[in-house]
Amino acid sequence: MSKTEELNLEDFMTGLIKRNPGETEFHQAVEEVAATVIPFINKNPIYIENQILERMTEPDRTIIFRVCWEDDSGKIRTNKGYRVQFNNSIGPYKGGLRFHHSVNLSILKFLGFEQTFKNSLTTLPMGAGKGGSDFNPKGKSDREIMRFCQSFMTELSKHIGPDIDVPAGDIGVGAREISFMFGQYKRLKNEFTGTLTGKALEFGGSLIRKEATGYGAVYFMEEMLQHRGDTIKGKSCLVSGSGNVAQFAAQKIMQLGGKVLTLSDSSGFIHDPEGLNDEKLNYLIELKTVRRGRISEYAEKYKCHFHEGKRPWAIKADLAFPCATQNELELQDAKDLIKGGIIAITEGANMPTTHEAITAIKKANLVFAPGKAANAGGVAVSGLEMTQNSIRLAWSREELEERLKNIMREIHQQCVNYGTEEKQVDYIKGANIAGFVKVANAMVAYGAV
Ligand code: NDP
Ligand code: 2IT
Repeated sequence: MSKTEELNLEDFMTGLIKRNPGETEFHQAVEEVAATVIPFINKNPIYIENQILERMTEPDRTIIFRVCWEDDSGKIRTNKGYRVQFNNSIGPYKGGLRFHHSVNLSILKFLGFEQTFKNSLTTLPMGAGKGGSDFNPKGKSDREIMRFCQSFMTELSKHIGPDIDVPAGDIGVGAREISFMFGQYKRLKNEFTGTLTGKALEFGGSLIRKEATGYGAVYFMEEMLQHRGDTIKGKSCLVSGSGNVAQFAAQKIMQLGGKVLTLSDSSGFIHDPEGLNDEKLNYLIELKTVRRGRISEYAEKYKCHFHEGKRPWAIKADLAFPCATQNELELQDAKDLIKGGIIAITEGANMPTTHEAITAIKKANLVFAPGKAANAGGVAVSGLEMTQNSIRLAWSREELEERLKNIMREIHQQCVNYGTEEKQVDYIKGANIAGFVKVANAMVAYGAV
C-alpha cells in the first residue's frame, strides 16, 4: 500500500470497530466526524501520511480506578472512576466529569473525542479529556455526595493539574460536586491553582460559567438565523432537559424574545403553551438545583400538561434545543419535528441526535447545529476561567459575556468557512473540518509522538 492511499470511510470504521469492540456511542461519534473529514483528508495527503485520523481516534491514555465510599448507613459502596485523556496537542486536557449510572468507557470516549474538536473550535488553547463515574447521585444526601467526591478526587488528583488536565462539570456534576472535589484537591496537593473549572465565585470561579453553555447555544442559533436573515425574536422553542444547559438556554431564549414551550427530565416532559417567564424559570432552577425534584412538579404548580415517559419533539414549534443527553432525538422524533414545521435545531447536549435522525433532518434541508459547535460556550468560559486563575484576576460579567458572544460568532464563522456548499452551510461538515485542521496541523508538526 502506498503511503498516501486514499482513506475509505467503510474500511476506516471497520478497523475502528475492531479496535474498540462494543463501544457503540464512540463508534457513532467517530463515524459522524469521519464521514465529513475523510473527503477533506483525501484532498490533503499530508494527513494520510501522518495517520492523523487513526491517531486522533485513539486516546492518549485512559485511567480507570476504583472509588470506595461510605454511605449514610455505614455501608461501603464501590463505583468505577474514569478519566480519558484524549488529546493534548493544542493545550492541557480539558473537559467535564459526568456522574450518571449509565457512564461507561464508550460514553466517555465519545465525549472525549467530541471535546477534541469542540475545544479546537473555541479558539482557545485547550486539549481534550472527559471523565466521571457510574455513581448515581439521585437520592444521595449531601454528605454521601461529599464522601464520594473526596474519594473520587483522591485518585484523580494523581493525574490532573493546571498545566496537565483541568476537569469541570457535566451531567450530575455542578457547583456542589466541583466544590467538594476542589476542596479535596487543594488539601491533597497543598496548592491553590485553577485545576478545576466551574468553581464558585468565592474561590476562583468565573462569572457566567454556569450560564455559558446554554447562552452560547442560543447565541449560536441566533447567528445561524441571522445568516439567513431571520432571528429568534417571536419564535416558539422546544427545549429538552431541565439541568444546567436547559435552564440557561431557556433564559437566553426569553431574553432574545423567543417563547419556551417545553422542558423535560428522564421521567417525561412538560408542555406550557403560555411559555416560560422569569418567575417560572426561578422556580425551575430552585426545583432542579436546590430541591433536586422532578419536572412533573412544574406541571402541577403551573397547571400545564406533564407527558410521562415522552419527549417534547412532537409539539409544534419553530426551533428545537435538545439539552438533556445523547441519543434523545431519534428518527421518529425528527419526523415529528419536520411535520411540525421546525426551522432549525441546535444541539445544547452532546450528540443528542442519532445518525438516522440527522440524515432525515439533512434531507428535509433544516438548519442544524452540531453540539461540538453549538455547546462550546461552556468549555470556552472554562478556558476563560483558567486564564483568570493564571493571571489571578476576575473579569466583569460584561467583559465575559462579550467574549463568549465573540467566541460563538467566531465558531459560526469557522463553520461557514469550511461548510458552505452552493450558498448553504453544512454546519456538521464545517465544525468537523475546522475543528480537525488545528489539532491535525499541531500533530503533523510534532512528528510521530
Ligand atoms: P445536568 O445534570 O444539569 O442536567 C441533565 C438533564 O438531562 C436533566 O434534566 C436530566 O434529567 C436529563 N437527563 C440526563 N440523562 C437523561 C436520560 N438518560 N434521559 C432523559 N433525560 C436525561 O447536566 P447538563 O445540563 O450540564 O448537561 C446536559 C447535556 O449538555 C449533556 O449532554 C452534557 O454533556 C452537555 N453539555 C454540558 C455542558 C456544561 O457546561 N454543563 C457543556 C456542554 C455540553 P434527570 O434529572 O431526570 O436525570
Ligand atoms: O461537554 C462539555 O463541553 C462540558 N461538559 C464542559 C467542559 C468544561 O471543561 O467546561
